[in-house]
Amino acid sequence: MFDVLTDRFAQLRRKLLGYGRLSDREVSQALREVRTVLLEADVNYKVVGHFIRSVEARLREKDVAASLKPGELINATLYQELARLLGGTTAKLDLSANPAVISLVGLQGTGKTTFAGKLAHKLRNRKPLLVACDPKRPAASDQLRSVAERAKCDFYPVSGDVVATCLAALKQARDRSNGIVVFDTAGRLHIDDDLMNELAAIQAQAKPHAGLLVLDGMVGQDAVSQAEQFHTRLKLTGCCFTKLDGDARGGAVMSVRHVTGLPVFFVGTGEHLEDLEEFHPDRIASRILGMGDMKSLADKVQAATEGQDQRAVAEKFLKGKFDLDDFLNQLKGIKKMGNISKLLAMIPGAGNLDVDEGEFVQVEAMIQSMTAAERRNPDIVDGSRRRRIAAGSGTTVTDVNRLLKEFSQARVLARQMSGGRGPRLRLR
Ligand SMILES: Nc1nc2c(ncn2[C@@H]2O[C@H](COP(=O)(O)OP(=O)(O)OP(=O)(O)O)[C@@H](O)[C@H]2O)c(=O)[nH]1
Ligand SMILES: [Mg+2]
Repeated sequence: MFDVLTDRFAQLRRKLLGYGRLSDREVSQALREVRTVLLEADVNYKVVGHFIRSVEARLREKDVAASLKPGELINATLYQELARLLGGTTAKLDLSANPAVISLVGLQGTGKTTFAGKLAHKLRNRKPLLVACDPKRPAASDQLRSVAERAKCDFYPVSGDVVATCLAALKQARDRSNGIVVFDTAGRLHIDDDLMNELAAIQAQAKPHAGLLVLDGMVGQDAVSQAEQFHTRLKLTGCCFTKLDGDARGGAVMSVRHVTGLPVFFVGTGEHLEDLEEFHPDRIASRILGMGDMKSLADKVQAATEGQDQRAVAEKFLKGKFDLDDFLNQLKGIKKMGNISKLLAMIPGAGNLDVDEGEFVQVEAMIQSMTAAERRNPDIVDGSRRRRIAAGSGTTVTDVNRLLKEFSQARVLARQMSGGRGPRLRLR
């Protein structure tokens, strides 16, 4: 997410931190660079102007030229103003009603149906119901049905009139105690009266508590003008961006709040159910400026290791009692957190590391081809067992050898670290 922006800002940040003193001329030069970076990221030019002016005003209050750490001062100001531009505080969707009804609207292909599934997955403990609201395209209803199956939630098909479908779905939701209802409305290539009337009718009669506009993060400034048009015709609660995992430059995400006043609630970063993040302006600002986002990473680790006592695992590891079953559980935990490269991007400075996710799958297959006894005690895995494991997991004996070797080295290292045997490692 925001790769280009993050790279450029990280460079600028480092450069600024290197200065002992900064003259007015150097400050103006830095702000010119910020302006270029933002414009290149496709941020609306009016928004860029506003942003630069507000940063300048802040800096004037703080007297950069007299500061002993001018670089830090500018970076901190950029961070504060960027977070403010993105909305300041985190917008929370009000889901207190029961059922809480959310209507998803947006042009064709922006990712409404996919988003409906992600939302259902996120709110799974409220027994969500996904309602198909596109009567013109039968495939749309089928697509939502399979999304609902994947998200393991309830589904309501469209039949004839959309408003009647929504009302019938709401009745069923009340009868079956669904805590969340999501309307997956029809998309169109362009905004047209027909679509707007249909959406307005749903809004007037089924009275959803929230109207969320789903915007495609890849389309740039067009997304902002879509938001303006949808917002004038329907009273929206906020918006969500999808497809920010691609090479989306992110300018629209940074402009939409300032231009329309609509808060951003979520961003989608992939096609899987887990690829959804809440939009925290401060964390996103930190990420854009190349300062990482350790808070979101901590949230993900917490969510993925729910019910697993990480301290117990660490202790076992340090005692050298860690076996291949523990190893497999940890791998699964990491995989549950989603795409590894995306996780690394949240760690300051680690965004550019390459990770081969295929290797994870291979390692998992090898461990799964082992017997329980072999996992507990890998030392018994001899040549013929290795051949069997390789055949069972679709890998080669060399792959199995490498896994076992690395695992045994890790165990030795763990024992050394805890002082059990061998030279003690000094950890600082
Ligand atoms: N990479 C990526 N792809 C996404 C994301 N969200 C949706 N997609 C893909 O975008 C395409 C369109 O998504 P849909 O959910 O069908 O879009 P829609 O708005 O429901 O489309 P209509 O119902 O035709 O208006 C699909 O191929 C999705 O897999 C995302 O966050 N990242
Ligand atoms: Mg759809």
